[in-house]
Amino acid sequence: MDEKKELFQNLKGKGLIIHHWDTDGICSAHILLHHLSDKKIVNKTPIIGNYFLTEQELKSYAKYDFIIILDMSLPESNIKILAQKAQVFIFDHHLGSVIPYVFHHNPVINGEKPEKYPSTSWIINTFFGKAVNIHAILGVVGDHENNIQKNKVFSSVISEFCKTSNLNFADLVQMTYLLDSCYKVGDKTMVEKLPKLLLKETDGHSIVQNDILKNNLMLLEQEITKHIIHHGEEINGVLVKKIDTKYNIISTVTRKIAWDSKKNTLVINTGFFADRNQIYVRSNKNMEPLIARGKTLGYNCGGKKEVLGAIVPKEETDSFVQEILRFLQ
Ligand SMILES: [Mn+2]
Repeated sequence: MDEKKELFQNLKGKGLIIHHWDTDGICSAHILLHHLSDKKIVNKTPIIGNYFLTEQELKSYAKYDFIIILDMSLPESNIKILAQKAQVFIFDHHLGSVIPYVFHHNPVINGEKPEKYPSTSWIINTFFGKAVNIHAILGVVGDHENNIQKNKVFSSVISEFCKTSNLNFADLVQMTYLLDSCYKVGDKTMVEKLPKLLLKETDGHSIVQNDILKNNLMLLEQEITKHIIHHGEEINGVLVKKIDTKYNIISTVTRKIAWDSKKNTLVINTGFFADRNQIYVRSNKNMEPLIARGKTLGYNCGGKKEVLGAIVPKEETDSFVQEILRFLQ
């Protein structure tokens, strides 16, 4: 491990961090920037909503000597291109496969239990041998919210941290909402500013007191409220709601309507991407076959047992929605 750590001290030239746009990605980037503060490193997030790099991004990243990817499982075809020009490092905890020709530190795909590595912020903090700190913790809380309370080890790590730092769990959750507000309003520039902004603090005050973040939360709340007043049209027992918003709030809107109505709910957002629609479903039926079907159709599609999220070309939206409605019958 020490040999691996040394690898980072010896990095030369221009560096780039590519990180996820959520709290975990932002905090992971911050921890690394802090650790490698003597190096020339810029940080970027992909176009929000894209779990891949565009041709243009790949081209502009060819000028870097080393690239560190945090909390994102980018397609191997992207990594291959980046690795032609730069030394590539990945720290992550998402499922995927090992990419053998780059430095790939992901305990989860190496067979470790995901519960032991709940966030990239935690993985990277541990890797560099740092003491528990607010940014390592916020990544964990951001990725799991209240569910982390069910994780015996981490619920006690977090409550210990809260005791010593004079914060409570709700304060931490609120900080993750503030950090996550940037991607939800689609502010990529602010996402990229945050890792450096966090360098000025150790207790979360620069998050809680930030007016841009506070304003984001207000805007999001207003927009969500607007879209859940009407639950949508009921088709074969499923609530189908169409929204047109530039904000990334589809998962919250779906959850609120589904929990409120206690019905299977399907939401389509036509306003987030210019060329594609977001589809989100919450149901009491196991959605895994439908997630697999979405992937077969070539969509960016994921979820869990009761949840499906998909990004679908505009012209294929109707047919996929019909397929979902048939499946839910
Ligand atoms: Mn994460």
